[in-house]
Amino acid sequence: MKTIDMRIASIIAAALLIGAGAALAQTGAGGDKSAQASISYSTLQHIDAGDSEATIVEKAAKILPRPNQTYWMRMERTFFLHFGPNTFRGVEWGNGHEDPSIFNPTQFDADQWMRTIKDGGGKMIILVSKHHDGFALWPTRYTKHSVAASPWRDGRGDEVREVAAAAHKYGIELGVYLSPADLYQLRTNPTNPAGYYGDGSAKMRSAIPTDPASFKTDPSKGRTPPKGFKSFSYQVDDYNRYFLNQLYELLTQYGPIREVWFDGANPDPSVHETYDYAAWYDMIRHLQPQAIIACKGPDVRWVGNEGGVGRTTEWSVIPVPDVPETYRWPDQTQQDLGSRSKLVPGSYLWWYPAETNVPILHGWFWAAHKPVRTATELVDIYYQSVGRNSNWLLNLSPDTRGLIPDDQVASLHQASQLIRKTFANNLAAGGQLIADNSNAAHRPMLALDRNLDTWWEAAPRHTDAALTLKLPHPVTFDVVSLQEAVDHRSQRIESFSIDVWDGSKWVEKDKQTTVGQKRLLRWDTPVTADRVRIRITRSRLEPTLAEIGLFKQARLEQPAPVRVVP
Ligand code: FUL
Repeated sequence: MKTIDMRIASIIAAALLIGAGAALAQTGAGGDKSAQASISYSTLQHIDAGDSEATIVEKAAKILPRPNQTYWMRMERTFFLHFGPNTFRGVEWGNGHEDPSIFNPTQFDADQWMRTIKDGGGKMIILVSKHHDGFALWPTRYTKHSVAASPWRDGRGDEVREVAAAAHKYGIELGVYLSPADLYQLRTNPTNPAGYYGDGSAKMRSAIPTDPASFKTDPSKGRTPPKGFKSFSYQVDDYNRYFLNQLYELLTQYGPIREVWFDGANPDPSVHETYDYAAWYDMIRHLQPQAIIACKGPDVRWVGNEGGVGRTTEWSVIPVPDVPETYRWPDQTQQDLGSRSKLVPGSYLWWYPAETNVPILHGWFWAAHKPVRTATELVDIYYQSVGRNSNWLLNLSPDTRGLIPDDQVASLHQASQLIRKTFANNLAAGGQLIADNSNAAHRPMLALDRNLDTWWEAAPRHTDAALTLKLPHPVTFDVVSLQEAVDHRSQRIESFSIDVWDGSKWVEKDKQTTVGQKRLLRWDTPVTADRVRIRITRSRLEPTLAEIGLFKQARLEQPAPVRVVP
């Protein structure tokens, strides 16, 4: 316990140090008065009992993302891929009793998967390497229940390796999903009575990676780590040791890993196992420091539903009840997570952005009867996720051949074409942007330079502003895009309106709350105007805009595929 406390203390110290560095960098680079206020930019803050509302709000408005989060947020569109024994049984959840012989794709082609993702605008694949059934899709040293026991590639296959190679070839980042729930290891599984999950074993000092031969008898005995990686030592029970060893293999054998996704589902709540998150996170931080730890993790939170719907008020600075690296809080599914009323004493403030995960089928694993979402539905999800300050994580489901079926490929292709065409031409480019107040170092035109690292900022101590875009000629648009300079100034805007000039007066067209990394407003009826006004009506500190855009939605050239619901 002591070691864990010390580890947490050092994480906080490191986070505060990063924060202090950021504060110095901001003051030095910008030289503006707003950065010299009493509270420094930081990646972690605590709300103290005596803090005034102004102090709390300033603390929240100076929380910055960590570098791994900045990189992740700018990806916007990422993909999940669920494929395994469930695909061959036509089920969503297995039971851990599956015979490995059922896993036998006949035309497995990781290149086809990556081509599809690339065409879909995806920047990362998060591969399900072990789902709740416990079957490992790479030849792990720590169980026989893996691809090595299947007929696929005569037992010499390694799905993670083939996907990693294809991802590298197509310039796509790699992430891994490793299910904490493991029904094959469940101690009540008749096909594996010696299973580790919930076996009540004592915590033992364990070298990670553990020597597989002495896994149970003397776990302090390690195996030689691969070149460039070190060993770890944790006091853990059998299942956590097993999990850490599988995680170690995934993090050391397949090149850079950008996201590690921990699921919260527990298919058999009657058996109890305590996950040693502190040890898992510690090992990830050391082996792949650039990786995001998502869902049951401190870097990225689950948006709260699997339907592809983000919140219209979505804060990335969220109060959490404990230091982030402990992960001791339930899924955050409430409608309001981060507005002023939620920033209460005793909580920690932390950059904790949302990820919207949704399957392209109505289910995560392929089955012939599951309908595919249409291109129109996928485009709607894009606006409801990326357009609502969240990343979009879209799942694809290869079939029993090991190929993503044509209907999924076609729907995704159409949707990504629509998105690509819509956003190819920013109708605000070429316009003049003026503001009723600005920080001298952050003029309005910096919101039109296609650079997220330069931004317009309101004059010191101003928390509202009106920015007017004057265009050389009228443009017709139905999408407005706004982005705050979150990586430099946190998320601040609390409410804003969009007005258009009708030739004689301003007409309010939309009124919303948060912006964050990206906010897209989409209107049913296009508007034609040569002047557009962004009115920021409330902000936690001086508001910023890193980029703005006006766009006209592209239309489907062919009718969307007909949905066949049996
Ligand atoms: C859920 C799981 O139970 C589903 O099978 C799927 O993996 C999804 C992404 O997360 O919790």
